[in-house]
Amino acid sequence: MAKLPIIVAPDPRLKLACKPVARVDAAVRRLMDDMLETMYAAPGIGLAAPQVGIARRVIVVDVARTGQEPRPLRMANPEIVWASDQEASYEEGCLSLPEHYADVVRPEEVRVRYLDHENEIREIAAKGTLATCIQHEMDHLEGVLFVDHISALKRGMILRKLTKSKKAKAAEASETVAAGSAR
Ligand code: GNR
Ligand code: NI
Repeated sequence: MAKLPIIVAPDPRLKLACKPVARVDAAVRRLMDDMLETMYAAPGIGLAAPQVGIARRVIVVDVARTGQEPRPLRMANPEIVWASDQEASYEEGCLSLPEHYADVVRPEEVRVRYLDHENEIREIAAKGTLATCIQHEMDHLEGVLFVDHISALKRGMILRKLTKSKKAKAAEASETVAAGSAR
């Protein structure tokens, strides 16, 4: 397995609609396992392939609490086949929007059909954190981030802060390079 770098917004790779996988073969399985390793290391409760620069419809999720047995879910081509009319609001975070959180309203329960790591069609019913997380990951496959569900004012504040910290990091890196070549 390998830990992959996670892309931070704003970045055009987080805005793409991802393509389905033809089938879950060894390469897709490998991607799922690398994504799980990356997610656990972050740490996070979900990860979508576009967050590691792969524009494919693959997500991984594990909402088990720390100390509980891990319960990894590997999903390719996930589809929501039913969503409750009842909605619920959860405070969401995203590894691609580090250190920013906001309340997002979504259907409280969903049924999801997907291909598992053995290319078998499966269906699960999800509610609570699991339902929130799966919907959050599926949004990534359409190039949608949780900030796209909140007010333009809050979204703008978060994205401006991320742009600023990216610029500060880039300046720091170029100063390090300059100091190196002055030596
Ligand atoms: O780790 C994560 N936590 C989280 C919390 C509330 C709602 C959604 C999430 S998913 C997030 C990891 C991530 O960015 N997945 O795309
Ligand atoms: Ni996310």
